[in-house]
Amino acid sequence: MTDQSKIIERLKEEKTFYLISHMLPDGDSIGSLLAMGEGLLKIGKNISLFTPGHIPRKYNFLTGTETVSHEVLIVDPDITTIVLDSSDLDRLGIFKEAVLNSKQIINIDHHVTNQRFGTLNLVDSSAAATGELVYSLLNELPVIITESIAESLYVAISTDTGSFKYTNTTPNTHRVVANLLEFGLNPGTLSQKMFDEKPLSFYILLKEALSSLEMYERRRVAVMTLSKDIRERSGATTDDLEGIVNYARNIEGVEMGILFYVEGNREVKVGFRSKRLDVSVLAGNLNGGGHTRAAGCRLDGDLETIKEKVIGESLKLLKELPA
Ligand SMILES: [Mn+2]
Repeated sequence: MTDQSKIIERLKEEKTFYLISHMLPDGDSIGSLLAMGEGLLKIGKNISLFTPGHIPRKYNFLTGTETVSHEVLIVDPDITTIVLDSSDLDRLGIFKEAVLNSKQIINIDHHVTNQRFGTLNLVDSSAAATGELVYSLLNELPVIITESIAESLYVAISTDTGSFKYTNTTPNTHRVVANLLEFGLNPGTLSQKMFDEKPLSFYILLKEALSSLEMYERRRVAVMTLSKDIRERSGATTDDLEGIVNYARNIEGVEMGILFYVEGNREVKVGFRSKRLDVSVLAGNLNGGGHTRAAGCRLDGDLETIKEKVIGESLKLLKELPA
């Protein structure tokens, strides 16, 4: 019996579930959480939804966001916990301990770096988004998919594929999305909300990031740096950071874009985006993780030392490509 069939059995048998997705919620983690939650609710299950940290404003229109709790409540270890879109338990932040105590953990994820921490694991790195895996599970349950479930899954899949542009987009991604569109979704309106509209604070950060641009190794590596000061002055949130590093990667001739972002006292966040290189390995070597073309890490120390080290490692990785 595959883990997928065991998961279906458990979802049918149990009455109550906790569902949780990772910190710094993104479209896939929220969409998968809400779709799975609503699906289980529709077949009479009791569910509680959690995310560590607030849900970015732009996802508030999705059905059920107001029911997601960000606090660790009294947790019953006998209740099966479903973890979505999280490569490891550290990404669950303040919920890590509670999840560790859970006797049954169902791990549903598509990160290559997933640590298979579940009692049951549905980990498939060929899926473009966790939303694709949730869709396949819901289809094996007696769940009737509603427009709001379809909308949450559409948001999950369209955001993790960068609007069906990233290399993780497969024929199956399009098949799943074609089925979701049958529920009357409006892809134009959704993509306006997901991709086009951004708060002014984003543009203030972008302006600063672009003016910090440095090029390395015959303009094949583009580096941007943001200070803590600009974040505070612009009123930007971590949501606004999403996507800024893409501007570095997208420069013609650049193989890798790197964003250094000073988070706190001696804490620096680094985002990597690439066209052909596997940056998940690079981030992994620096105690981070992520996807082949989009990864990141957090490092402690002063900015200049960290930059020197990270850029050095990046240039080593670049040697894998023909010059
Ligand atoms: Mn994902």
